[in-house]
Amino acid sequence: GTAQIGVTGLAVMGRNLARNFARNGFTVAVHNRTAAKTRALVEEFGSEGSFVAAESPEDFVAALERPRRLVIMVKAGEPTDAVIQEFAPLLEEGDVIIDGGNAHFEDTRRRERELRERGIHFVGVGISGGEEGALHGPSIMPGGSAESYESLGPLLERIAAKAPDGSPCVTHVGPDAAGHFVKMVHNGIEYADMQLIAEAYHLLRTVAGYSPAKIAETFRDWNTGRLDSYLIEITAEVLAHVDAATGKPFVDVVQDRAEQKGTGRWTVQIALDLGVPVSGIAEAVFARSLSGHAELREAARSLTGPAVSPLGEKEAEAFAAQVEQALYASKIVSYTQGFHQIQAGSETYDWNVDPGAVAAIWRAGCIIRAAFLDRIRGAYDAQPDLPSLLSDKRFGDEIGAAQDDWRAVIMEATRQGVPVPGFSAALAYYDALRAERLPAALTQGQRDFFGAHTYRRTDREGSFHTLWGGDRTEVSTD
Ligand code: NBP
Repeated sequence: GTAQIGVTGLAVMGRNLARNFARNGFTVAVHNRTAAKTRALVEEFGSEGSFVAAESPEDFVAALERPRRLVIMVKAGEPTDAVIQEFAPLLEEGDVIIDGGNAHFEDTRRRERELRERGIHFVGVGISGGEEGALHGPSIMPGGSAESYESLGPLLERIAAKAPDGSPCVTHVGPDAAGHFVKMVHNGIEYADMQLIAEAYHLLRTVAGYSPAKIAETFRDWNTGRLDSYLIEITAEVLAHVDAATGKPFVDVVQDRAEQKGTGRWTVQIALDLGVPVSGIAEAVFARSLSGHAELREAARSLTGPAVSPLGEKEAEAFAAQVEQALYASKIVSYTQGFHQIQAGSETYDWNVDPGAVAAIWRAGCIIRAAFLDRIRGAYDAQPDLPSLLSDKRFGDEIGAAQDDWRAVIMEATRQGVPVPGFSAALAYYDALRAERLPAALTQGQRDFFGAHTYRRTDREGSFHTLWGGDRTEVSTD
């Protein structure tokens, strides 16, 4: 075979990824279960580069140079397993199967283990950036063996997005499922970012009394500063859009029930298993879920609360500036929580993930791309064993400077009855982490009272139990 890479699964993602490889000078073997899609791709885009159309799995495998590099871009879950079962018997030792779908990282761990026993490298790759990213340059998060990255890395570096400093947004994240895990957390952070932006919008709309067009302007302005990011940019676009049918702001004609495909939920489920407090991401998932409960919301509509009274023009302007502070501070907390989860996953599964390298490959191509990520990279580069992003001096100083406004925004929202679960959860995390004493001591007392779960003392080593049902003497339980 002469093709340096093959792509099987030619729906939007696979097709665009194949074209991206071809446009970068690689010979690409293409295959799809339904062969009509393969022919359509070559007919439509064949002039963009060098494609080898394969109708059967055997032809596809034969078209690839050795060691073979074969990208699977099919629906995650059972279809991915079916395709692996179909191709694995046709491969030889040293060949590389790349799964570019949105696999759950536990599936990737299992597949990697099974294929490793057969001498085949299995590389789970997180790919972010949607259709456009796949074609023009995604952010790429490959796991798998270091050896497989030697063969794969140079190709991925060519097709990946380029950060502002020119470096490709791809790195070997770590072995087995490290790439899919990091992609999962990326999506969790994306949920949190979107929720925080939504809360900022909601406050500007209600408390500041701004129109969607005016809020679009505000976001455009914020996008020139430290919040500079893809999500802020598209938020301004969405808010400025006017519905053609009604002439109303687009945002006012869309049903206010958010949907989700599940990667945010995975992040929270895994965080619970790992014992990582990702409260901002969890609130974002819950906020989408709550918005979808139409019947609960309808039944609650008669409950009382303050009527929102918009601020005057001058106050509104000052309030908008405070909301920017609250949004930025909460965003720092979301990323702090997300990177904590990456570090926890890395320790649990022994992946040795470099958080600075992860921040670096999120700088372009993916949905959460932002100027901010370059600063996270800088923080981890300066101190790779940073216990938390909040312990970075610059982020700590910034959040310290933002906190008065952050608190004021949450107080105003609470006073006026506007829900801000993301902002509040972020502030609670910040205040809890920096507290000298937490009420967890009381929790331990209660646990010892009803379940003899024991507790530790501040002044002596060992674990203890108080005889709550008896004379309340303390006994050592070591
Ligand atoms: P889909 O997720 O819609 O999958 C369609 C593809 O899967 C078609 O090529 C289809 O072949 C193939 N397929 C199925 Br379904 N079952 C199969 C089976 N049993 N055997 C062989 N092929 C099978 O495509 P997509 O939207 O391009 O996404 C591909 C992957 O990329 C997914 O895992 C997705 O989660 C992930 N992803 C998507 C995005 C995005 O923005 N869409 C972004 C990042 C990652 P057929 O043509 O014969 O039916």
